[in-house]
Amino acid sequence: MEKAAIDTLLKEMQAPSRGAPTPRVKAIVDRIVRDLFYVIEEFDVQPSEFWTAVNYLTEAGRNDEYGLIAAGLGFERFLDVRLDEAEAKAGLTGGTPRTIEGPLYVAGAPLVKGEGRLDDGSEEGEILVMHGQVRDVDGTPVAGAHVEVWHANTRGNYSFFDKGQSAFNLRRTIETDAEGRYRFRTIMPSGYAVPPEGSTDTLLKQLGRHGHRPAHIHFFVSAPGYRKLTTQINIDGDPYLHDDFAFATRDDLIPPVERNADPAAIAAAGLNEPFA
Ligand code: MBD
Ligand code: FE
Repeated sequence: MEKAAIDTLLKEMQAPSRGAPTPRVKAIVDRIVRDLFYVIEEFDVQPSEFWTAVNYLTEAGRNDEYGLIAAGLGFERFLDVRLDEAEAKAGLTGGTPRTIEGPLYVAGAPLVKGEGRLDDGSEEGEILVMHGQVRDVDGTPVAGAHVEVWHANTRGNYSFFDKGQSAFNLRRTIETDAEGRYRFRTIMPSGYAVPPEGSTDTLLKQLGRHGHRPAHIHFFVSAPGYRKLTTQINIDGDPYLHDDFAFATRDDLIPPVERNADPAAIAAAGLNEPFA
C-alpha cells in the first residue's frame, strides 16, 4: 500500500468520539499506530510475524522485563540526554552528571544517619567502603541530604527481585551529616546480566548484542529545595566498563578504587555491624 492509502484507511478508522478524548494521549497513540502501519508496510511484515511480536510483548510483560528492554534499547539514556539538554537551556549546569535509574530501585530502604553498613553479612565479598560529600553546584555542603544507595550482590542480583536475599539487603538511605558527608560499608557488587533466555536476552541476541552491565552502585541524592539527582558510579577495571548494554557509563562517574589487603585497615574502617 502507498502511504497515502494507509493514511486514508486510518482516517476511515477514526472511531466516532465517545465523550472527550484526552488530546495528548490520542495524538501520541495515533502517531505510534500510523508509524507502525508504515513499518509493517515497508518491511512487508507478515501476519505470523505480527502475532509473534504481540506474543513476545505479552511474555515480556509477564516476565516484568519492560524496564530492562527500555534500558537496553537506549530509551533511558535518551530521556537522560533530553533532561541534560533541557537543563542546559535553563542555565542549570555543573554538578555530578546524572545517569539512568534502571528498573531495580525499591522505595522505603532503612534510613541511617551519616554512615552505615549496607550488606546483611550473609555473603563473603570484598569489603567496599565508599564515602563522599553532598555539595550544591557552588560547592557548599548540604547537611541532611538523603543519599539513597542500591546495588547488586556478588552474583549481580538485587534484593527484592532476588527472593533469596533479605529485605533491603544492599539498599539504604543515608542522611548526610552536618558537613554534608556520608559513608558506607558494603560488599563489592558484580556486574549485572539480563536473565538468560528471558525476553530481553532473546531480543538482544537477535540484535547481535549482549546484556551485560559493568559493576555499579546506584544513587538518588535529594534535599529540600534542590533538584533530585539520579546517578550511578561504575567500578573501575570492570571488563564491561565502557560496554554497558544500558549505555549508562559516564567518564566522571568512575571514581578511583583503592584496594587494600590489610585487614587492620578494613577493621579501622569500622561499620562492622551487619544490618539486621
Ligand atoms: C540494572 O542493574 C540496571 O542498573 C539497569 C539500568 C538495567 C538493568 C539492570
Ligand atoms: Fe543496576
